[in-house]
Amino acid sequence: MPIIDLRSDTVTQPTEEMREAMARAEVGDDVYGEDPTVNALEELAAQKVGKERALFVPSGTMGNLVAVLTHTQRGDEVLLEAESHIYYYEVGGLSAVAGTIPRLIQGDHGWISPEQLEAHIRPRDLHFPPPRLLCLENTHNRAGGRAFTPEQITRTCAVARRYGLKIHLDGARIFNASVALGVDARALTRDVDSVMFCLSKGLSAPVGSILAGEREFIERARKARKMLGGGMRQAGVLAACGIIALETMIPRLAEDHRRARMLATGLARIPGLSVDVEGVQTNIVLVEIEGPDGDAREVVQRLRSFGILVNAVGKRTIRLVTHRHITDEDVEKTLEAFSAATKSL
Ligand code: TLP
Repeated sequence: MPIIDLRSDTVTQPTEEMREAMARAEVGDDVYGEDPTVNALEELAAQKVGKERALFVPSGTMGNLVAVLTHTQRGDEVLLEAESHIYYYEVGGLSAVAGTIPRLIQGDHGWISPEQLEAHIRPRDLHFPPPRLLCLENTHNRAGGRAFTPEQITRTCAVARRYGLKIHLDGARIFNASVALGVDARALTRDVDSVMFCLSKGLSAPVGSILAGEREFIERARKARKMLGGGMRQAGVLAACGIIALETMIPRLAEDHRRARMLATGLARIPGLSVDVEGVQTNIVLVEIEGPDGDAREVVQRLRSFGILVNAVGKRTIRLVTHRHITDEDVEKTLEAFSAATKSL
C-alpha cells in the first residue's frame, strides 16, 4: 500500500540535484573553518535573513539551544509563548542545559502582543531572576503554522527593546512565513538579534539548520555549538544540500500552502471534524475531532490502516503537514480516508 506521510515536512527526501551536489561537494575540516561548502552556505544563509554571519548546526533544536546559551547566563529568565516549540518540544534544554528559567506567555494563536509582553516583564528586583531573552516563533508550529507579519514583529520587539531584552526568533519555517505573506524573509528578521531556520523541513535538505546573527554573537555561538558536540568535520556534503535548498526550494513552498488549504477545506466538510480553514496560512493543518468520544489517537490508528500517516498533537487534535512529496491526488485520498476513519465516531 502506498504511504501518504503527512506527519511532518521533516520527512522530505533530498532531491536528485542535492544528491549529486553531495557527491561533488568540496569539503574540509569545518572545525578549522576550512570547509569551503559550509562557508559558502553560511554566507548565503546570513544574506537570506539579513544578518552579518551564520552558523550551520545539525538541527533546529541545537540551533535554538545554542542561541539561548549564547544570549543568557544561568539563572536568567527567558520569556516565551506557552506553546512554543522551544518550551514544548526541546526536552527542556533551556533549563536542563542553559540553566535558564522560562516565563510562559499564553499568546493569541501563538503570537505575543506588545501588551502581553509588557504585562509579563517584571521590574528589576532582588527576588526576581533577571529577564534577559524573548523568544518568538514564526511560523508557529502548535498554532497550526500561523505566520506573523513584519508589523506585528516590530511592535512586540519594540517592547522587548525598551526593557533591554535580547530577541531570538525560532524561524524553523521562516520561508513558509515569507512566501505566505509575500514579504522578504529579511522583513521578518530585521527586529531580532538572532534567528534559527531549518533547511531540513519544507526545503528538503536531509539534515541541518542555520543560526544567524551579528558577527560577535555568531563567534560566541560557534563555541557553544562546539561545547554541545555540534562541531562537524567534512560537513560540506550536507551544506551542499543546504545551498540548493536556499537557492531553489523556497518558491515551491506556495504549493504546499495551497494543498494545506485544500486539505483544510475538505476536512471541514466532513461531519465530526472541525477545522479553522482561514487559520491555515502555511503548510500545517490542525483538525479537531468533535463528539464526546473524539479521540485523536484512535483516528490516527485508523488512518494508518489506510496508509495515511498523521500525528496526534492533542487529545482531540490531529496535525497534517504538507510538503514536496504530497500531490493533489494524495490530498483527495487523505480526505476519503478521513471520511471513512471518522464515520463511526
Ligand atoms: N518540529 C518538528 C517536531 O519537533 C515537532 C515537526 O515535525 O514539526 N522549531 C520549530 C518551530 C519546529 O517545528 C521544529 C521541528 C524545531 C524548532 C526543531 O527542529 P529539529 O527537528 O531540526 O531539531
